[in-house]
Amino acid sequence: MRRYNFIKKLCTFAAIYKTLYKTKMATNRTFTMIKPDGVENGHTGAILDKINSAGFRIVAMKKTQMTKNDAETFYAVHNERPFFGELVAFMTRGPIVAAILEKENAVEDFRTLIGATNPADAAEGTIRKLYATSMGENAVHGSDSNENAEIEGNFHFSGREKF
Ligand code: RTP
Ligand code: MG
Repeated sequence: MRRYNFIKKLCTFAAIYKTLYKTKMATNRTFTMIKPDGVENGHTGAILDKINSAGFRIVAMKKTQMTKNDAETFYAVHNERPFFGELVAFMTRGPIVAAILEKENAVEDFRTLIGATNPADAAEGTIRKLYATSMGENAVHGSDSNENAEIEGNFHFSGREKF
């Protein structure tokens, strides 16, 4: 009986540890894509260098091309917006580089690193200020919440592609 209680306690402890560990990991990750314009214009290396220099660790990364269905699903939150068709056409017109990044306060710090959606409003030195050409063609994507970071990372990567 004592042995059974000990195993039960051990299982409870393991479950709590697993939950805490997962929560910690989720809050430290974000998801990004170097968008088709960034890749086409030859900025992949420079953008990855900015990401590395800012202290992000690459958990997963690949060059791929989104299908129409991928882009419509990924940006579904914008499907009522007037720019949706243009956004889907843009995001599918060429390859992207998708990556999961890890760092303390990853989501917020990455949004700071990329700058405002419209490069005209982006702060000096940000990725969008340096490499975006317009509001629509703005070089990079960055998740806007921990929850979306996890959904978006899982959209592009399986468990065995994350390290
Ligand atoms: P993202 O999701 O790609 O990181 O961009 P974001 O949060 O800064 O901006 P969001 O409002 O989520 O918009 C998603 C993407 O849609 C395109 N867009 N075009 N022409 C326009 O008025 C317009 N507005 C947004 C951009 O590619 C934007 O990044
Ligand atoms: Mg967004």
